[in-house]
Amino acid sequence: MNFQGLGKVETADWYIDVAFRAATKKAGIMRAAASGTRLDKSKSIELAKLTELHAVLRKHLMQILLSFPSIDGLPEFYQQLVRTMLEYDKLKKSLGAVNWAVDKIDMLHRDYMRDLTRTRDLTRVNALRKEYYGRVSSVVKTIKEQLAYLENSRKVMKEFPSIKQNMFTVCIAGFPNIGKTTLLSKLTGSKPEIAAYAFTTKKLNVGYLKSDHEKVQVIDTPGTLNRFDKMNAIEQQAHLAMKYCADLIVYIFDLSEPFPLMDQKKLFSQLKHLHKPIIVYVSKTDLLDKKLVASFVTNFKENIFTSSDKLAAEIVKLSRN
Ligand SMILES: Nc1nc2c(ncn2[C@@H]2O[C@H](COP(=O)(O)OP(=O)(O)OP(=O)(O)O)[C@@H](O)[C@H]2O)c(=O)[nH]1
Ligand SMILES: [Mg+2]
Repeated sequence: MNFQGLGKVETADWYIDVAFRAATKKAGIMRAAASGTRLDKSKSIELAKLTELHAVLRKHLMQILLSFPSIDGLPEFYQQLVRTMLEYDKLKKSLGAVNWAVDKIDMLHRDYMRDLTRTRDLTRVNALRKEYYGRVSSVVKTIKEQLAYLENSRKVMKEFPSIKQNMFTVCIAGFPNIGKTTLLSKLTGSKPEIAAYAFTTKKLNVGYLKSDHEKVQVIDTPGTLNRFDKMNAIEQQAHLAMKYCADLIVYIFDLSEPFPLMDQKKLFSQLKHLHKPIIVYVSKTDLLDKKLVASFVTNFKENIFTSSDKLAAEIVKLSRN
């Protein structure tokens, strides 16, 4: 799934301006070519303007509808992400409003084309054109706020991670600053930002661990604290990835304890409630006393890895099962 290609949503005034300018340009071309009585000329120019205005507006509004994915058709992870990062109902209603505007300008176009074609009165031609312009502008202005909300949503959705749905997926989880992104780099060779302070990672980083035949998707999540009841938006993203995308969670313990081991263990137990297979990796073992690591490995009765190479081999093995 990839949201980078979402096209910019312009303002209501922008759409009106572009469509009206196109209509004026069309009138210039028609004026040079028109023939017949004054009434015939005037009618053919106005009919062409109406048609151009409608076509340009329709094209741009349809572009919005075609560019945005159908929210209900998205994979569960993205639906939940939309619910977390945006107002789901408002987004759906905004798209509905654009749809309404397209229907409305189609209807106006039909009605005014018919009236213009029928009239035999020159002053009525101008009156109809003015009326049509006014009504079309008013339709577009009616959805002004919805267009603004769609543009705001697009900017948020553009930052959504591209996560493949049908690939064995590992989520790296744990407290902030314990080496999650460093592990992603070691496993997949991808190079997101790594820094010596907490909360460096502010979105999901995705990399791919390649073995002989297959690829495993690895998602590095932003650091989470053990406070599921009051997660911020970033923590919620990490949680959604674990809940909806992970086939396996790699939980990292940092025994140098930038956060107390007790809290790290608490978060580990909370993640078990997701009912996903979890394996443990101990980071920064190069900095740690070997006895401390050995004692942790012995006492903590889980599947533990202290080497990223061995962890990679285990992940590949599990992905094949
Ligand atoms: N010596 C050593 N340093 C490490 C190791 N893993 C991570 N670090 C360092 O620990 C710091 C944090 O590493 P990150 O990989 O950014 O940690 P993170 O868990 O992704 O942090 P957030 O994204 O902020 O949650 C950086 O300074 C890394 O260089 C390791 O195995 N050995
Ligand atoms: Mg990180």
